[in-house]
Amino acid sequence: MTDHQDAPDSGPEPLPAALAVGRCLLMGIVNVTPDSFSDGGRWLAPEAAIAHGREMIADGADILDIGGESTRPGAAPITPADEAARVLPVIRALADEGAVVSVDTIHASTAAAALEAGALIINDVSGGLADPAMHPLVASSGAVYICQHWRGTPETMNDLTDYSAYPGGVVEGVEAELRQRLDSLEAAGARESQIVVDPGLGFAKTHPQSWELLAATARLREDLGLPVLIGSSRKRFLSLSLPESAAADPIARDAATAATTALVALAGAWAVRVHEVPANRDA
Ligand code: PMM
Repeated sequence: MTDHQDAPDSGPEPLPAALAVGRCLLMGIVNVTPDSFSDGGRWLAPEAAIAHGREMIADGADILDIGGESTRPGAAPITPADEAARVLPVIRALADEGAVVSVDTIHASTAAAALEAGALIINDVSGGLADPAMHPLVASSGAVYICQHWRGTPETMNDLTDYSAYPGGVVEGVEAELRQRLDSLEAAGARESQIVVDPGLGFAKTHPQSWELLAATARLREDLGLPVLIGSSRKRFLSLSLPESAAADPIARDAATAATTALVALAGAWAVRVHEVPANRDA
């Protein structure tokens, strides 16, 4: 992808016109997992996850992001078949009710099944590095693709925070490594208008590096010329600025999350990925 100068700011093309609302979109998180860092196990039963998704839509979520594999540091991987079994009933039910659904997966087979079940967006925290079949699927399906910066699995990512090879540090490193992923997407035949980028806060980033990237939201958008999604919700790096009680409790980071939502919305973020919709809607 060589020339992003003329890319529209409004967002990726193949989404329903109803999402062109002229403000930062809210993506509500539905983790159908037993072990996510902030809400693990709460929505594992499909009925509970579906009810949670409906509540988020009623609260003002524009998109529901449904995931079946935890990306918490140290989390154990699951098979794509188990992952698909967790998320497909939830995706089908919510998409049938008219929700714009995104599937949070690094596996092309799960993504393909999710699109078939009605999802419109693939949210891949690995940016295609985990599965070589992902970028060809993006190209052949025409789906919107959230390409997140990633350097390794939850088991290894906390040891992969050295960006000293880049004179401009973490921001330059993330941009350079995202550009490689964009080149891979272009080589696979994906269209630029399908793609959203995400710096991957907390993924192979120290806490200060996540803050630096958060502050660089506008720059990322301008340099890469693509819509940007930010996922700061309840992440541990927020606790740098919080009292000790909040450092240990993800839910106590909701006010800080809403503050970052206001900041990145002003910086032109296309969407924020959040656990708690009302406070972020108000922000
Ligand atoms: N963070 C998590 C999971 N999926 N997807 C995107 N695009 N960006 C993120 O920052 C992101 C993500 C980890 O948080 P969770 O375990 O609470 O879902």
